Amino acid sequence: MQNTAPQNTAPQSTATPTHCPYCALQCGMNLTPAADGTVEVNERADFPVNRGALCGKGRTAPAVLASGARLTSPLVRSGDGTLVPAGWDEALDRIAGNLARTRAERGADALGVFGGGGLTNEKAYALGKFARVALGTSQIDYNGRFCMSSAAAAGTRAFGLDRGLPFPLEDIPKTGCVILVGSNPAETMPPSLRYFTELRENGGTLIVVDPRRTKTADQADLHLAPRPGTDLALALGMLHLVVAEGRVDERYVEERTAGWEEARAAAMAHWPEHVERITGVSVPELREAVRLFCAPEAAMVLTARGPEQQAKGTDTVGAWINLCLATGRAGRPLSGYGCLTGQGNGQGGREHGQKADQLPGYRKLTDPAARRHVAEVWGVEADSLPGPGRSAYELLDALGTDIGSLLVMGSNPVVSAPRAAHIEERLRSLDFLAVCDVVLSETAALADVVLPVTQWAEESGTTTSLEGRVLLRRRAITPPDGVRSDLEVLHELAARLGVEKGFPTEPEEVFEELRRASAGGPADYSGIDYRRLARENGVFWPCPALPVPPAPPAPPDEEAVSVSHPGTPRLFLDRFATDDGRARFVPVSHRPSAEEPNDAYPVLLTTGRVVAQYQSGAQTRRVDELNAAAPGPFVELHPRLAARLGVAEGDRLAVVSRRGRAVAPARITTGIRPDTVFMPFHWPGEGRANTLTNPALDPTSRMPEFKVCAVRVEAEAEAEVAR
Ligand SMILES: Nc1nc2c(c(=O)[nH]1)N[C@H]1C(S)=C(S)[C@@H](COP(=O)(O)OP(=O)(O)OC[C@H]3O[C@@H](n4cnc5c(=O)[nH]c(N)nc54)[C@H](O)[C@@H]3O)O[C@H]1N2
Ligand SMILES: Nc1nc2c(c(=O)[nH]1)N[C@H]1C(S)=C(S)[C@@H](COP(=O)(O)OP(=O)(O)OC[C@H]3O[C@@H](n4cnc5c(=O)[nH]c(N)nc54)[C@H](O)[C@@H]3O)O[C@H]1N2
Ligand code: SF4
Ligand SMILES: [Mo]
Repeated sequence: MQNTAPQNTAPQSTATPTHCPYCALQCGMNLTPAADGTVEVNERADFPVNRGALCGKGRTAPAVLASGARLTSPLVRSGDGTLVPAGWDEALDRIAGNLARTRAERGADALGVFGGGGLTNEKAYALGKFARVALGTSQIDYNGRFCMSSAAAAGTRAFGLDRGLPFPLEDIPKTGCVILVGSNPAETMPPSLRYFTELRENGGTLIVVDPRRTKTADQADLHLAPRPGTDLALALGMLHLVVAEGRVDERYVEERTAGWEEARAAAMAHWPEHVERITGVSVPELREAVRLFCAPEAAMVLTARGPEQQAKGTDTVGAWINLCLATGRAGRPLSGYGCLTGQGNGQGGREHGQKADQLPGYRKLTDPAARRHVAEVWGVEADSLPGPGRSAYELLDALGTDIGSLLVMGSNPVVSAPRAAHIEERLRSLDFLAVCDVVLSETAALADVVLPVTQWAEESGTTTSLEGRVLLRRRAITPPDGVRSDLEVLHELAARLGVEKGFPTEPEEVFEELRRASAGGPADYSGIDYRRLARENGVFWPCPALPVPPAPPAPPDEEAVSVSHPGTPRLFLDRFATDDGRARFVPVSHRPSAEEPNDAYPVLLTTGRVVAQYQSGAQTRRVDELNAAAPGPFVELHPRLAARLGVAEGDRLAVVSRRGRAVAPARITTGIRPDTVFMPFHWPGEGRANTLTNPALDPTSRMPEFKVCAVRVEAEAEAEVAR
């Protein structure tokens, strides 16, 4: 495996074992700097999760390190409105000065901070602390709110704890049946597909629930293709059949759960025939799904963004969890509900305090004991910590009104936020915008000051993978001149705001503090340290520090002290993380999407990903090989819809929602429902899918409805005339 340099040009001894910068699988890879300044990616067979396999994004990731698009100097907005290079002191002074001015004039809550689930644990931790301690604002949230927040909310509600997967991926091939709901790992985590292939080779079955026949659905024993936004009804219909067919695990329900009667009553109101009308999934298909799921001893339900990115995402995931609980398929070996988290540190990024309502260790900002513990670690008064702030979309929506100045670190909302034209306008209306990034993202291009930062291979840090496995992503190369790390940026800004201490720039030092801050919390990292991570292929949290044994005769081996807890690959086997140890059923009922089709907007739009681009594309759109594979946006539609519109493959289509209009070529396929079109969201400009999406929010998780809105689709010439 190689990237830009011929293989084996550099001696093997300089290879650094590390991890991919992109998704939550956090594939292991070896990086070797070559003599010509490029970096070679080689197989890292010792890391068990991907066993050497990488997708095209991981394989080509070094191209972003050396990209001509790489920022290597701070940029500041000049008098004529353009961004011009500036020195670090000038740029940092400008940011600190503007933040201080906004705070003095309008109060600390007029300062906003927007983080990212791609940031390492150390950065996410430092960013949350920076907001609360150096700025004193409650207004911090991050892009993970757009990602797995519904699953996190539902998992916490049912199990008392949210860890994406409560078991390692290696359990998947050994279970009897997996239902993958709105998840397309063939494109979004290709090396993980082999776990599902092995499941089937071992005689297990795979059910895929997706309005599109994806590459993942192609592998399934059963593919259910519901209308977007109806997974809640589908899960309830299955639960109805479970009850009607006498498949409830009564003993398990009695011993390990609470709330069954109410949940049962809600499910019984969802007759299969009724569910068929809502979802478009036939009663025989529903019965077959129930049979496959209930037949084996053990089974799993895994959700991803399909059912989660809905204005009823929390209840939707709750309905799938109810199905697991009623059939005794949670907290037992090889059984359970899991969420496939998305970003490189999507898991850790939601545990250490960049979320509006959180403190490190997955503690609640509203919990007095949590505030006291963290305040003590931070050396501040608990009363000085602000309360919870706004959720991601609400924060972005408040820019230019309640929020005067914003610092963005690790996100590109101009492309990725719902109702993006409005959010872009909000960003432009700010008094002051600062962005830290590795490239001039579409959001950075709007900033008053842009700071160029180091990226993955140039710095060390920990991430927590979708399995809850804490990993050490090691520095492998020297950063280019002119860039500084996010941690250095926070240190410098805090100092300029009068907070001289508490923002170390060494990742390991930050991690040592994070350990203490997380100690005793739900996501306890206190038994993990860098030395241990360097030795082991990751440690699963919770991993509390064990007490040091009483005075041994000789000084103890340094490494044996307080880091001996084995970690927790599998959760809930004895009890759930609720007060009484029981999982909670939550009674949920189907409700329509925030926007249902009507005469003016008769088609459903759903959005998602393609294998060769990552997220807002800020990084992957700089890689030639990936652009060749996925050059631009498109609108996927069924031949019947295409015929009705009179459009052919490649014709330019205008997709119009209540929020705006996007244009992209038609891609005609029988693998999508005729009532639905699909657009990937990786591109800015006229094909930006998020110009169209609906920011209707889930009441609990505050997740926007990325996966369903009503649109009209027109051949572009016709659309031009109509305007
Ligand atoms: N190549 C690539 N890989 C990635 C990423 C990337 O941008 N590119 N991003 C990473 C991140 S952050 C994330 S969150 C993950 C996301 O990983 P996935 O969740 O697998 O990705 P999506 O394509 O957003 O959505 C999955 C599927 O949901 C389906 N879907 C749409 N609407 C509905 C619905 O109403 N119900 C159901 N059941 N399904 C529906 C879509 O057709 C799609 O196939 O991927 C990670 N990996
Ligand atoms: N329509 C639609 N929209 C969606 C989704 C969808 O399915 N449909 N999915 C949503 C989901 S799940 C997600 S996770 C979001 C993601 O959307 P974004 O938050 O926009 O994600 P990225 O494109 O990864 O943005 C990360 C930015 O940070 C920069 N960056 C990378 N590493 C670092 C670092 O270490 N430090 C700093 N300072 N910057 C860094 C990158 O260059 C990039 O500009 O999109 C959401 N938007
Ligand atoms: S699957 Fe994810 S972690 Fe693995 S190489 Fe691809 S982008 Fe990187
Ligand atoms: Mo995500």
